Amino acid sequence: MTRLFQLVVFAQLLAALILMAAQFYLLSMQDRQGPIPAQTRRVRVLNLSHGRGKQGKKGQSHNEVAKSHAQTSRRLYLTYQPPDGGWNNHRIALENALIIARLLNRTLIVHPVASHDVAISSRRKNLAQWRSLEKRWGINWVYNCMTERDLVPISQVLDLKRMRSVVNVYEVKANHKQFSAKFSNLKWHRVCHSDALGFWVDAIPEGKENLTRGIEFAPNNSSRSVRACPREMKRHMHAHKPIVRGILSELENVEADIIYLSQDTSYKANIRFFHRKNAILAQHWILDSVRFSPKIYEKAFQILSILPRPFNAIHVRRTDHKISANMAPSYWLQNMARLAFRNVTSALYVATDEPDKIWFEPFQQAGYQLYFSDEFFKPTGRSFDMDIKGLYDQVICIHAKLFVGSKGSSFSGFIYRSRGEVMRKDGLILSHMPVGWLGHKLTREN
Ligand SMILES: Nc1nc2c(ncn2[C@@H]2O[C@H](COP(=O)(O)OP(=O)(O)O)[C@@H](O)[C@H]2O)c(=O)[nH]1
Ligand SMILES: [Mg+2]
Repeated sequence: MTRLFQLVVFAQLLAALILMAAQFYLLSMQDRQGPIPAQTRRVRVLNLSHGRGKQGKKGQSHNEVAKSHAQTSRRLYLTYQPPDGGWNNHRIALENALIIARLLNRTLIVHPVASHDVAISSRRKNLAQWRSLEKRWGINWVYNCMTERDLVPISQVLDLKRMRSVVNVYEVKANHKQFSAKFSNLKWHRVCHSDALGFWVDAIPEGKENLTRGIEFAPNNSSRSVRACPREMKRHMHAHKPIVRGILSELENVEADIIYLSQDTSYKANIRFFHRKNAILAQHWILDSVRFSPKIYEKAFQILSILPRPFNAIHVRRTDHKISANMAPSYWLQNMARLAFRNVTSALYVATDEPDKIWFEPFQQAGYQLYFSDEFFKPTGRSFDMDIKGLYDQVICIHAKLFVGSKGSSFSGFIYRSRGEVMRKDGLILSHMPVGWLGHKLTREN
């Protein structure tokens, strides 16, 4: 018995050591520098003001922050750390990176989407180890340690052809470790900025720096944001907040091959444009280029063709969600009643991550006829079945007559945004949109 106990302890210690070694290996890979492979070298002129393809005309209104880059013989990249979380957290990181890549005229490297179930369960299983890594190195280790088995190429989720009309895109289909190895001989420039300290602006014109004194800023003091970017947090511990970092002033002249937005830098970038018209333009870059792939639409439309018309929909976010997991069915029922769901139809499509369908009995008792994606989806047994089903759920909710989502869920947020049910002011979208206008943050008008 004692021997067995010793063996178990030894096995656990060994597993912990292997995990630590893997993390250090990944870190060293990320920082390694060296010659650029010949096939990635090419001549290109970088000019922000002339946009790409169909976007050229819209791009021209960005002249005030646009500057021509010098001719370079290398392809320049920008990429982001996908956050530990679901696909919509990843999407937000991608959307911010897309804006920054477009501003800097760099090729955006996009990454596979991770299985939410695996990300959550592996974090829960080894919480103590992840926490100790995070204390020293910052956050988002779970994504970086995932294997390809639990990842889906992002081209299966998003229409990269559309995205390429706004920015050059390079798709990574491998896991993070292989990506780091493949690009290890390029020169990396790592950037870390936490929303506990501040946010990003495109550029503040000369002579206007004083305007930023009147910024309304509520630091994100969540444990996640406070754990991010430990070095930056230490450096600015006593500094006046917000720390406003300029995309163009800080990154435009960076010569490294890859700008890497590490940890939650991209996910929580909260980019603000100095000029309102540039903010409008940037919001269009996102709206025009972040769309589901044709394959996702095809399958979702098959489901839509079977559903009764009209139908209403709800998104009930449960499992790991801090806000919505604590809401009772009455929360959704009251919101549905407020919008007079029953006046349209009793057919109700339910998008949810809740595995226990008994939880939805109060909806049936209230007279709703429920439809779930499980009825239309053949499971493949892969870890990301839930995530793929979630994409169909989103398309279906987007096409419902009326919709009620979950508070604080970016999954619901994407549905609201795609339905056009957002708050608007001064020609800009204020909710479910990571990019905005600095003027909306100023106490005095710009
Ligand atoms: N199939 C399905 N999955 C969901 C649903 N809601 C949440 N999920 C899963 O949980 C993840 C939630 O993470 P995310 O998309 O980042 O949204 P958020 O955490 O609610 O902001 C999704 O990516 C899905 O894997 C749903 O309605 N249907
Ligand atoms: Mg999430």
